[in-house]
Amino acid sequence: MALSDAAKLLQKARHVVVFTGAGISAESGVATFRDALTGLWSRFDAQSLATPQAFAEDPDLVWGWYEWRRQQVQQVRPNHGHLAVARLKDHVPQLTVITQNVDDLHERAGSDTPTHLHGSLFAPRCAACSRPAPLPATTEEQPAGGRRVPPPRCAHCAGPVRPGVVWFGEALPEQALESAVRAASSCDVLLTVGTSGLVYPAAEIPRLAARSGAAVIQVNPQPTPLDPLATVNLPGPAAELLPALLTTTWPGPPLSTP
Ligand code: BV8
Ligand code: ZN
Repeated sequence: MALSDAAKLLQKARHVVVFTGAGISAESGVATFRDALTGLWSRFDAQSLATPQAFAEDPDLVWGWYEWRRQQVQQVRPNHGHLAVARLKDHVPQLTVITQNVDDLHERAGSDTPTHLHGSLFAPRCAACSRPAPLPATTEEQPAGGRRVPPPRCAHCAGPVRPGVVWFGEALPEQALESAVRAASSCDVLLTVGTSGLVYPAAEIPRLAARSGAAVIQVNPQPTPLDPLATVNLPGPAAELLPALLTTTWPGPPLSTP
């Protein structure tokens, strides 16, 4: 029932926004923020490590953590959830993909220009002069449990290079946030996938869409604070439900394997 209700909404949509969180990459093998950290970082929680303070106190620990996450993302592949999102562009007049994820799985699945509200693992910059820095060549495999890695030095000012992500307490990239707010307030359907909706201001995006009259479709195996504003709730895994939603809305050949 819910799938066909969601399909009806998508069929008549002019502008669809897809808003994703860590859950859409879970079935590719990328840990979500809810999952406990492992190895060297197991005694920390992600929210305390993903801060400018943690980087100032122990840059090798934090840089090591991001290098470990970058290597993990490079070793996994987009799943059917990412593919279905990319395929949506063939069916709807206007599609905007907005993600909180710092991985590049949307791009690798074929989504041209997803808006990264919280930055990317692939855009390091100098922590002092903010100039972009090259991605370090992955010389040696990180041990499974990870290790401390001293951050590279900036070629211009010799400052420490930091990951190009938004840490807690830091402002979101202005353009990304502005374009996300614009899309959310003008879309007629917003699909929120794999997010707990707890981190702000990103979590405001689905709420803004609902306040602007858009229908909200939620895909998540667990209940979230977004449940009350969901027009249709699809309780289940993204890599299963998104392809099913696509073929229910636009019957056709199944998605090819990622
Ligand atoms: C700021 C990059 C100020 C780094 C990240 C208002 C109220 C309360 C608090 C605040 C507020 N405003 C600001 C705050 C503080 C803070 C905040 O929101 N704290 C929260 C925790 C209470 N916000 C900030 O600090 C922001 N900055 O406010 O700056 C400022 C302003 C101007 C000038 C100067 C300063 C910055 C926040 C961004 C932090 N960076 N990421 C990195 O990745 O290392 S946030 C990071 O965590 C992710 O990007 C994401 O946003 C969040 C994790 O959430 P989700 O993606 O939803 O993932 P989660 O693991 O939580 O849940 C996974 C979900 O998937 C679950 O629901 C699960 O059921 C589901 N799932 C699992 N498997 C599947 C699935 N779904 C589908 N299929 C499956 N198979
Ligand atoms: Zn510099």
